[in-house]
Amino acid sequence: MTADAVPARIGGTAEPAGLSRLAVATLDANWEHDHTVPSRTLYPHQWSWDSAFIAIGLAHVRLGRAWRELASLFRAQWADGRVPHIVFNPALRVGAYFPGPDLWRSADVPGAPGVDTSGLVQPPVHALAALLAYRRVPDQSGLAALRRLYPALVAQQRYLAERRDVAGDGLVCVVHPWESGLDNSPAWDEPMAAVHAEAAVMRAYRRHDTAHADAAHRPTDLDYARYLAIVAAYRGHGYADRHLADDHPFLVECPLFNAAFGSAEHALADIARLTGFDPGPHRLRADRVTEALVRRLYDPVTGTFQPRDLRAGRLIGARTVLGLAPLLLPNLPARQVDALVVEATSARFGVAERMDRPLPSYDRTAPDFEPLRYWRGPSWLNIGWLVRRGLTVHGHPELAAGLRRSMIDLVAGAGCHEYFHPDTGAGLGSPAFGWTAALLLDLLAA
Ligand code: 2M8
Repeated sequence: MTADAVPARIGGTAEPAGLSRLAVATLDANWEHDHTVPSRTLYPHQWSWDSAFIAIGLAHVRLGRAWRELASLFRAQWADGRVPHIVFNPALRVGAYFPGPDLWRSADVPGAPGVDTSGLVQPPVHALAALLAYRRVPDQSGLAALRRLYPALVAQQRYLAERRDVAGDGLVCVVHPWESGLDNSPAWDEPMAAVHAEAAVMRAYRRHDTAHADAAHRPTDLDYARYLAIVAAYRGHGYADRHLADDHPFLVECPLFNAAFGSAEHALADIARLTGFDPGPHRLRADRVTEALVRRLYDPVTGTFQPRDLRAGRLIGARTVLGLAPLLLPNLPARQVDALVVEATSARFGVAERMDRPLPSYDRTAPDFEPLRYWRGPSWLNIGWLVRRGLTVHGHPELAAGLRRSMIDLVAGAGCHEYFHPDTGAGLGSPAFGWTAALLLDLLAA
């Protein structure tokens, strides 16, 4: 299939077999020798949390490929345990994505792998993905795959716990909006405003994203200039984390990232039990992360979790869907669970047994809600999938079912798009997107 082609559309029908065929065709078209690209045009390399979500879907239809997806990502793990957010495909031309290997220069850093990568990380949803892939077919070869991955997953967590707990409060700090996965979220406006950069810097570069997506839906040139300034600061120290507290321009504790971090310890406890390791330390760490999240990021005034800007020393006020992510943690106290259910079902996010509109990425009552711009309003399947999982974990099956139905309807109406208009459900971004296809398969099977 050609680049980003939309496989035979089944527009408007929610017929599960047709939807499933669409999803499998999308994943097959995006498969690239040992991994799945998020999009042939916009994101033609391997992305970290995309691969985890994609493995969850592949496990339903192409189990061997699910394990290869995770294995190829972890082959690019750095010696310090970090799992890079992009693994570059050396077969592609340098300009296939911006910023490419020439900007990251990972080859210059001792401990980086043989293949070119970025120096950033993304939310650690991989242990959960591995556990879910195993549960699809819990046999000896699944156990062997879990055994192979376990040390790498542990090293990934150790890197985050030991190198990224900049405040020493038990939470992981993201050092770039790209690490959050919700790159352009209004949650990052305050800390980004403090990053010194000029939009004019971008004249020296050729952005790749605006050649393949509507510039009005993407981050601005000033945003990109700041993204590059933060990368330059980190790269200038060889991506060494010991300098972060002194002078790094962007340091934020994100509720979604930390919810994924805690949930990974729960998944690792299950994996440890299955593979003959000790689950105890993982459960203990999961409890500590949950406790730290509640202590540091829960805002009793708004009744939701907010990111903490470590440079400014305060919680960030924007109410984004990031705040709902701690529902993923099974040991979240009832007070916070109840508050998040209120937040999720409020007019801001509209989760309901019968949802009339998809889950937005940002408070839809906010004056700066933007239904078309990347992560500033549109609906994404990976976020809905995480929130649905959290609602299920905490005993809200009717809300979880409403969210599931709304996500399936989105794909039935528009195809496997990267994201969707939060009012009309129209497809936006890449039309043949990996995690949308993969998570649809998981939702259809749920
Ligand atoms: C988007 O991020 C990349 C940078 O990493 C970009 O905008 O070029 C985000 O949606 C991120 O969450 C995602 O992993 C990536 C690939 O799908 O695209």
